[in-house]
Amino acid sequence: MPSSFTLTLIKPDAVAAGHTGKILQHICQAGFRITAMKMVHLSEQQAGQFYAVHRERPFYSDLVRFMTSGPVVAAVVSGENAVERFRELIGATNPAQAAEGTIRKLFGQSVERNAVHGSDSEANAEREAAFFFSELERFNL
Ligand code: 3AN
Repeated sequence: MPSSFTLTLIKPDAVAAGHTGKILQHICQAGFRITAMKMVHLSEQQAGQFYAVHRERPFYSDLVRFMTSGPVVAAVVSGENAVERFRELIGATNPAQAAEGTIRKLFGQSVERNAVHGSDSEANAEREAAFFFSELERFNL
């Protein structure tokens, strides 16, 4: 397994808008490698489990509804210092506050419909990658 990776989701808004290819291109052009990938339509139970840390937040039920509104593309993204560098590439949670050229600035519409997810720590990257992928589905590229 590569030493440094993060988990990304291309969210239902960006998949539905046809932005999947452009977002993957941004990720690869920034020097990351895709080391696992699949398209899935999450159930409410699965989305709730993925976002369990946000269960007490006021936006939780809207977030689960949105994340189950259509398919997402899940991917393990590998590279040096992947969690932190990937968070820089995607930009701030609110696309309006995201830096120019970041994925959320380019493709996000709102704090909820913000095009992509990126793990916020190495521990969460481990948990989230294992949530979507078995060992067999991950590659040491
Ligand atoms: P990030 O994805 O940048 O780590 P988190 O972990 O604070 O942000 O929030 C997880 C997800 O919950 C966000 N990607 C966003 O879709 C949603 N979210 C966060 N804050 C809000 C909010 N105030 N209103 C609606 N949705 C939110």
